[in-house]
Amino acid sequence: MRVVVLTGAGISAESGVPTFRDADGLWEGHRVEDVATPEAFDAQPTVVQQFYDARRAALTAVEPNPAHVALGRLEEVLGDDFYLVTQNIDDLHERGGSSRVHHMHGELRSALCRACGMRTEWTGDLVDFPPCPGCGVTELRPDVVWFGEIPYEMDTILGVLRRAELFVSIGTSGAVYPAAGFVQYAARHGARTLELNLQPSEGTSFFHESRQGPAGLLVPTWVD
Ligand code: BV8
Repeated sequence: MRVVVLTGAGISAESGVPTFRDADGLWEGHRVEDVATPEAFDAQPTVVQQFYDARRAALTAVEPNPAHVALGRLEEVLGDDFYLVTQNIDDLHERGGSSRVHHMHGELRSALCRACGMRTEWTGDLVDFPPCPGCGVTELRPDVVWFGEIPYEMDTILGVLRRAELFVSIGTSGAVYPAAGFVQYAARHGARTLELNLQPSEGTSFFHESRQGPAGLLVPTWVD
């Protein structure tokens, strides 16, 4: 059975990582326009950098939860028939045992050189933009896909969705595209679709089945 899983901030919520749109959401603390757009980074790089530095620093205080661990087990069982794509930029899937994680919106733990495009590990709180190890230019930015930028690996993701037999969406509000459109795309190509979320998402009507509850409970039950 070819299974594609899409995750969002809700899968990390029980680990203590704030989601974007729930009551204490990240966006609450910052207007989206203030931090998650290339224009914001051009206008106020230090504010944007501090927003990501704070989230990166917070990673050391959180642990993967049973939902991350269950998906790590599922990858072990299904091997190449399993494809995990996440909108999250945290590293909890990897720390929960997943070895092939496709971060369509980038990762907190890496930086991108705006001059040469080289990706490098982000070491420590670097508000002062160290020079790129590749070209020496001081043009590093968070390796994160902002609004208006094209998500990573889109061609691969669409190809995998066309071949999926089961598409499962876990812990996402279905508020942001193109990720929010994956369910309809997968269903159009014959996949069965399942939503596991604390509450019905904006796209819940597009799923064949939708189960409500915390991911830490729903995902291990579904996997096992
Ligand atoms: C693009 C990285 C072109 C940064 C993020 C009008 C219509 C349609 C689209 C658009 C439009 N106007 C503009 C657009 C495009 C725009 C968009 O969709 N805007 C929205 C606001 C309408 N999209 C883009 O710009 C994207 N790029 O379109 O390029 C293109 C595309 C394809 C091919 C060619 C060209 C780029 C968007 C990426 C933005 N970057 N993140 C960072 O992290 O700081 S977005 C960010 O929010 C996330 O990555 C995620 O994608 C998105 C949604 O967040 P969620 O993960 O769903 O989290 P949220 O808080 O919203 O929801 C949490 C859910 O979990 C809730 O449902 C809750 O109930 C549930 N939950 C909570 N606790 C639990 C739980 N579930 C289970 N268990 C729990 N314990």
